[in-house]
Amino acid sequence: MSIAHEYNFDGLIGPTHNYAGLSHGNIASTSHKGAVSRPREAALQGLWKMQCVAGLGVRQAVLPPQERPDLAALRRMGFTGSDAQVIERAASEAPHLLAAVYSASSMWAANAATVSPSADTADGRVHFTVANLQSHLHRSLEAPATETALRRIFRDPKHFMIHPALPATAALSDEGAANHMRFAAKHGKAGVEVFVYGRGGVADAPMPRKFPARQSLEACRAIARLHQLDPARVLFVQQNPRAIDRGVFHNDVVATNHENVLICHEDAYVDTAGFVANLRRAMRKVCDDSLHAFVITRKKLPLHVAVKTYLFNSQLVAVKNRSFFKGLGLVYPIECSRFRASFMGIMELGNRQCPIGSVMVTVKESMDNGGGPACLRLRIVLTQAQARAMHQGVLWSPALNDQLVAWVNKHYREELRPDDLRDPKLIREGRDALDALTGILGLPGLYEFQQQ
Ligand code: SUG
Repeated sequence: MSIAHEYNFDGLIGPTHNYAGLSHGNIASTSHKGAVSRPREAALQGLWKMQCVAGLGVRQAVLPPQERPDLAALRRMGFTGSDAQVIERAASEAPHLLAAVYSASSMWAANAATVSPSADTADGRVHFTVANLQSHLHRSLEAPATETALRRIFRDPKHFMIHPALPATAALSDEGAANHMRFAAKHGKAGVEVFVYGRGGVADAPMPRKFPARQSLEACRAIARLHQLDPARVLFVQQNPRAIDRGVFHNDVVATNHENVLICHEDAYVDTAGFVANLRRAMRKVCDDSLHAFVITRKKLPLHVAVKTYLFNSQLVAVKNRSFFKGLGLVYPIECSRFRASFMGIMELGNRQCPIGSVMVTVKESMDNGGGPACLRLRIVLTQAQARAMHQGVLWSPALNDQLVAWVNKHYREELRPDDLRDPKLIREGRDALDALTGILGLPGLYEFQQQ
């Protein structure tokens, strides 16, 4: 076994963060449609969260935001003329399309890709599959730029294998790591990978009626094959369709995990008790380890409160900063502390063998679009050699944090209203910001506009 560590790659919140109500099935997104957003505040909240997580001793890194508006997408949809004309035409003829190309949704890095560490893959490389996010137009635009960014950061083919997104079709609908959990005795040891799907199992499997099931079983199977996983160490489990209908659009809205620890809601899966038993068995058999499972009942925490407060979208991390706490830390959103049931849920987690402390963070701007602390980060387990081989400019440090805070303060607007999206000045502002960012992160020419 090689020593490996989990890196949390957070999506830097981009300058056009706004509330467009684009995600059917995501209650926070639809209920904040048209609200005034605060991009500067949003990005600073994201940076502050990274600082908190790094302060616990977790390895932290950043993923750059994508260029928005995606003018090329509007041109592909038939809008012509100068950049300003393209924006104006889309604003008058199809404001929903303008909103889609303006979304800063790449901040939710948990949806960027599914990642399998080298301890699980047959060829001993870290495998990534970029998510096609085909269930929503604004999110589907992310895939090509996500692939470009991952290829720039994880360049060395000796260590890393980046698979492009699966064909963007309903049969292969894939939302990345938000529907994937990896369990292992230690990060560097072989583990059990759990793929959570919303549809595509047996023909008579229950289906959600109100909201879409975003992840297909076929996509999960394809990723397990691409990543060369041992079928004996893979589990596929179906999300509870009733939970989807109550706004649980991804698994990470009702479950979180770390190494041999699972925290989930009783209503997370079609058969939660059966899943936990299977996982326990698999852990014992292939990892020679026991699972610590904390299943929170609906009586203690009704599902709608879990969705509203995002307790399960907390980041469960190993705390290395001994002056704080020894054990695991749950980095939870402030919204949990406002509802007694959620707060009690946090307080009652953990036990003597598996102590769990807690740290509160504020990511309200992202939360109001349905993205909690865990949505904002992609976990990537890397050995020391792999960590050395990746691009170093994206690694979090106090100095990088200071630079990014100054960058946000210089380039971001304080507020954005829906009507502001028709302002052509926003195109230039965004490009200036991203141009400066590539200097800070040492990723010159990352964006297409820099190549023109
Ligand atoms: O895909 N919201 C995102 C939130 C993603 C949260 N990610 C995880 N759970 N991992 C989504 O629904 C809203 C954008 C808007 O409405 O403007 C949005 O895309």
